[in-house]
Amino acid sequence: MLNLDASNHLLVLTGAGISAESGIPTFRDAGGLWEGNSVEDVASPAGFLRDPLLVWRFYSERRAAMEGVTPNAGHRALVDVERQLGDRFLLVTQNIDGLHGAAGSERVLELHGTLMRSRCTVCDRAPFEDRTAYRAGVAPMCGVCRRAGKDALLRPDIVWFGETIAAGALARIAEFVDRAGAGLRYLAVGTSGLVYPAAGLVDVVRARGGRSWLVNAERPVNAGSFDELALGPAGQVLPQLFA
Ligand code: BJW
Repeated sequence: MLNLDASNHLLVLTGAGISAESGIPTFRDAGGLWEGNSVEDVASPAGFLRDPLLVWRFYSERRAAMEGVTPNAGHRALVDVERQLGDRFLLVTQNIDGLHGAAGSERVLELHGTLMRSRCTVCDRAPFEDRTAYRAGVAPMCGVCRRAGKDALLRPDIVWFGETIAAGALARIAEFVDRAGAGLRYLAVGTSGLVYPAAGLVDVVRARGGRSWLVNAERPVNAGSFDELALGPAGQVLPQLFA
C-alpha cells in the first residue's frame, strides 16, 4: 500500500507498460525491434537522416494504431490520486500516446514528446497537432517553408535517442522535488529502467531520502534501487496500491 498524508508529494514516472493493457505494445516487447529494425534505428536523428520515409512509416503506423485505443484502469487510478493531491502530484510520462491526458490527468509532463504532433526540421514554427498517418512513400513537407520557396521535411515531435530532453521539463521536475522536500514519494510504473534520464529519477529521489515504489510486470534492471516492489499488471496493481 502506498499511504499518503498531507506532508507528502507524489512524483510518478510511467512507461510503456502502463499502456500495455490498452493494447499498445511495449517498446521492448518485440526485443526492441520493428520490422527487423532496432528502436535506435527508427527513433534517432541518424536513423531519420538515413531513411526519413522508413521513420515516417513507423510513426504513421503508430498514429493509425491509436484509433479506438482508450485508457485503462491504471491510467484512471493515477487520475484519482491526482484529484486528492492536487499540486502535490506530478506525473512524468515517457509515453507519447496521450492516454494520461485522455484519462483526465492534468499535471502531466510528456518527457519524450507526443505522437500526434509534428514539427519542421528547419524553421522555428511551433510544433503543431498532426494526426495524419502518412501514406507509405510520402515524406511530409513543411507548408510554411514551402510558401517561402524552400523544401523542408516535417518530423514527429518526439525526443529521439541522443536528443536532449526539453530543459523546461527537467526544470519542472527539479522544482517539484525541491518543493516536496522530505515528504517526497516516488512511484515508477511499467518501465524497463533502461532509458535515461527517466531511469535515473529513482536515484534523485533516493539522494533526497524519499521513499520509492515500483509497479511492473517483471523485475526491471534497476529494481534494486526501489524501496518497494509490486510485480503485476499496472491495471490491477495500481487501484489496489492506492485503495
Ligand atoms: C508492464 C505491463 C503491464 C508490460 N503492467 N508493467 C546515462 C547512462 C547511459 C546512457 C544515457 C544516459 N543518459 C542519456 C543516455 C543516452 C540515452 C539512453 O538512455 N540510452 C540507453 C538505452 C542506454 N538517452 C537519451 O538519448 C535521452 N536523451 C538525453 O539524455 O539527452 C542528453 C544526451 C544527449 C546526447 C548524448 C547523451 C545524453 C533521450 C531518450 C529518448 C528515448 N526515446 C524513446 C523513443 C522515442 C519515443 C517513441 O518513439 O515512442 O522513448 S526510446 C523508448 O524507450 C521510448 C520509451 O519512452 C523509452 C522507455 O521505454 P519504456 O517505457 O521503459 O518501455 P519498455 O518497453 O522498455 O518497458 C516496458 C516495461 O513495462 C517492461 O519492463 C515490461 O515488463 C513492463 N510491462 N506490460 C506493468 N501490463
